[in-house]
Amino acid sequence: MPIDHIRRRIESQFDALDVTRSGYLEWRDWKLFIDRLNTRFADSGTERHETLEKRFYGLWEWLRNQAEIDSVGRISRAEYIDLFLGFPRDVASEPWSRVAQPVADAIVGVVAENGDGRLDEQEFADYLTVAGFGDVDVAQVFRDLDSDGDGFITSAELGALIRDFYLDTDADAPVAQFG
Ligand SMILES: [Ca+2]
Ligand SMILES: [Ca+2]
Repeated sequence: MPIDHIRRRIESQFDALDVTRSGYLEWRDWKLFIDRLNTRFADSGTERHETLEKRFYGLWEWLRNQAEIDSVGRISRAEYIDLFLGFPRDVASEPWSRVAQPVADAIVGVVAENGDGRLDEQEFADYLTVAGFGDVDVAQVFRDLDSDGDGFITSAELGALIRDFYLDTDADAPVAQFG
């Protein structure tokens, strides 16, 4: 079943985010993710730090509103998987306008060293490690993404990768490595 590739990626993503290994995504997990990003990319007191917190707090609010959050404010593994498996194929529709490109913009805005709006291979590798995808063959994914071969990937290219992450059923696609 082609959908299995997508499911595995979403499962991997959940497991990377569920730092406390509770089987639920809670604020505490998300805060630890933000802390990891801050530690690697944004010293406290800097504008980048502020931007990072604002954007990733916003993402948590979005997740809370989308997924069926129980009374103690946590998302189960099944709820998380159902949420993303249920995304429409039409990438022009909600909720895509809230997820793929805004997330890519947030990542690039925080990770790109000099705020030039694009990532080199090292920055891309650093982000994947922090996000729990350290096992991916970064060089290969980066080559596939960097279609014009200038050594950088743009926010738009990263947005496309994020959409493919949830939609691409091709076992040979670059994003197939994430499962
Ligand atoms: Ca947890
Ligand atoms: Ca490029």
